Amino acid sequence: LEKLEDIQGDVWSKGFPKSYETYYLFQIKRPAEFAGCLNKMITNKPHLIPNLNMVKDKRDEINYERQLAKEHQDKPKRLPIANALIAFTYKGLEAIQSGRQSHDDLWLDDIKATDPAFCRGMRSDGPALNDPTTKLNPLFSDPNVIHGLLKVAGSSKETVEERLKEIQLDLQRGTVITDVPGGFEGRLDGATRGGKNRGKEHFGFQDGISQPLMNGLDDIPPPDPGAALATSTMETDPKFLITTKDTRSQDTNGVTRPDWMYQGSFLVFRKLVQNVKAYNDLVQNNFKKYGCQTADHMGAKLMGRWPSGAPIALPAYHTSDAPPTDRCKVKKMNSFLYEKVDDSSAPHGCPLAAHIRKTNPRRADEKDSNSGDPGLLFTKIIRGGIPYGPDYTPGEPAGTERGLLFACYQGNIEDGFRHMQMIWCNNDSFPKGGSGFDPIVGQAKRPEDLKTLITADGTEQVPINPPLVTFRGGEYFFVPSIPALKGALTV
Ligand code: N7H
Repeated sequence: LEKLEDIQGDVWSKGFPKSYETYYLFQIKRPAEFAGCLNKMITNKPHLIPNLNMVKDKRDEINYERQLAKEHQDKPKRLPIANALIAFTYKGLEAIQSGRQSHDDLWLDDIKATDPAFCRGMRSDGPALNDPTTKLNPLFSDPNVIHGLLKVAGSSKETVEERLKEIQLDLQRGTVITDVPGGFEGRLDGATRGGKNRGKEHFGFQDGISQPLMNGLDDIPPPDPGAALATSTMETDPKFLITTKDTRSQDTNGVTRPDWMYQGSFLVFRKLVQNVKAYNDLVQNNFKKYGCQTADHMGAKLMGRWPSGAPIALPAYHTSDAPPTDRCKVKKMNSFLYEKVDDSSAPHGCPLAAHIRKTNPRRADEKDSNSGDPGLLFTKIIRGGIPYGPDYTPGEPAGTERGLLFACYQGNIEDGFRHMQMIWCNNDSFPKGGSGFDPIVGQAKRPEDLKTLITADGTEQVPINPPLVTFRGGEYFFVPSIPALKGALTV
């Protein structure tokens, strides 16, 4: 990566602990004035939309506080922190262009050639993704009106509100920008779960364990000595995550984006409802039938990790005898390849269609683009989502809803999210015929086809009916570099 200070910090969202987050969707009403407001804000108040270096410094500060507290056997001081990111839809870029004096400057035609899904928008991309079209969140009912997104995360609801308000004020909410109609102030709010559920998503699994590591930015840990056959596979070339000059594109085999798009990233946002009752019923009523020892064991087969986060692929965690609960130990156990661990002797190993295996097949040959699915080489995303809604309680009022505000960053949507969702999760023949769909996020054209295989003999598939996760609307955004926000887009 060339200059960390050029990249919006939230792209490295894993470096930034958050308890609360809001996604505020807006429309640009007065494009010429918007450019002026945004330019002024980014130039005069760089801390409002921090760059990656600033986020990294903040992370070091937090770690230092934690270390100090540990040495003094104290509770760590909770630093009030907030982080914000601004991103645009293709319609938003068109609106910005309409306010500029020279209409040729942004070269939107170049983007059209290389990033077709971004230009189409997620709603038009729905049929390719098998997205349902009913019960969409009203914010996404008319995709033409969404121009931009402010994603604000922080240590508390208060710090997030404060940061959002300040940015809204600088961008003149109400006149220069307006809320996207259809929901409470144009926004969706999420929060990490409390108490013993902290860090866990609504099905009860530890989340945020596996992320690509970028050289020069992340500490690349040595392979965990506890896992004898482990090999680190998470080290990722930043070009798959950030739009560097050599970010490839599947469609054109070479990207011709305008210069202002470099050092940016594409943000895929999806509101995903989780049906916790359906998940509990599925594992509790069926674990024996599919040869599992406990309901948690069946859950681990569907997910690829135990609720604690321990990967079921590693022989020590194949069965429910010893799933570890020590989170630190689990975190270190992220370096393994499915080929190197002995899971050929399933029924104990990790099913080919388990969620974390579908979405990251961890193959030794992933450096060789000629073998297997080419996506093994380039299909990488940084995940930065957050749960929303209350914890599930049996007998709760009908219509109570919870799920994940899913967000991920990548250098190319076709290569990243789209390849993962369409070619892997929604495909019962990946990695080989009969593997089944991803049981957590797979989407079939016909709901009755959504099935997955968790037993080794390959005979009986598990029907995932009703689906465990349902799409309720989303959008594709582009996250420009800081120089683009101060220059090409606003001057
Ligand atoms: Fe997934 N879950 O909580 O059930 N995911 N995910 N995801 N996901 C992962 O490794 C979950 C979704 C990926 O490198 C874990 O951090 C839920 C979509 C990838 O080994 C858990 C939803 C897509 C990984 C979940 C959801 C992905 C991953 C294990 C929706 C992309 C890393 C914890 C409501 C299309 C895999 C961890 C690796 C891990 C859950 C959505 C992708 C527990 C509930 C839509 C790449």
